[in-house]
Amino acid sequence: MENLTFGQYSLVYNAFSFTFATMAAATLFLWLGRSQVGPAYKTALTISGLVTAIAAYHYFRIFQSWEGAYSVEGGIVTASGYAFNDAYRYVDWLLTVPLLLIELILVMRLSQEETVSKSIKLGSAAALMIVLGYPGEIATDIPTRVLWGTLSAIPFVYIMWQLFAGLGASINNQPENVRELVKKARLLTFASWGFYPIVYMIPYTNLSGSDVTVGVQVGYTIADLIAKAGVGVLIYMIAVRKSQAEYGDKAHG
Ligand SMILES: *C/C=C(C)/C=C/C=C(C)/C=C/C1=C(C)CCCC1(C)C
Repeated sequence: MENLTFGQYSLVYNAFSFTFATMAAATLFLWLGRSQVGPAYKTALTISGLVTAIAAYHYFRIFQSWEGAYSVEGGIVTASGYAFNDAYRYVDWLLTVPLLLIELILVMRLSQEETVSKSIKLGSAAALMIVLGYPGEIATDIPTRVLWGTLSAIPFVYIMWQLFAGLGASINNQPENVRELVKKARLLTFASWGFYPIVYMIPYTNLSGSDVTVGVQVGYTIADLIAKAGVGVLIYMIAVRKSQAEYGDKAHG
């Protein structure tokens, strides 16, 4: 690892710390929120909270790994000799990315058959996307990064296309009072997921050294906050509204 300025080190340190707290708080919010929705939507909230719980754990480990990778003395930050471990992030994604797609599918309340088939198709494509991205993320040369990044973009494009084309028809079958919210959840997913490959490409620019490290870490962190906690809150809102429409006052319990 290269040396950082104290400001760069602190920026990433604080971003990880803030994200750990946010993911932990979102988990409590989503799990406690289960009592506000009807039975059909409880699983969607359980899974949304599971996503933020898994992320909270990994941000805690990423935070520790960051602390361990540098030593700070008198405001001078030097690499400690222990590598910062990017694998926590990728293991987190491997678990949370398929779950995020499943929570979006669940809140739509499609037929059982469609729910299962869409979850399997999109979940496997998501896992493939992450597995293919990892060798590029840890590569030290740009051509290797480009190669794996490009391969990973194939399942990514498939997922994005499915979100728009495949789920488009289902969205039009949603009750009117949630159609806009479901579209927002999909848009937020689309926008935040689109941010990851852009962050991945930071090393392709003429930025170098510590600027790349900081840009990539802060970039992925912002995307994670939106894609997990932000989308989770929208899923909660959709579930509450649909429960009120479908279950009336019996939504509680
Ligand atoms: C909670 C974490 C989420 C939603 C992570 C999403 C990650 C991606 C959409 C990553 C996509 C990538 C590419 C499309 C190409 C380059 C490699 C990746 C893995 C950064």
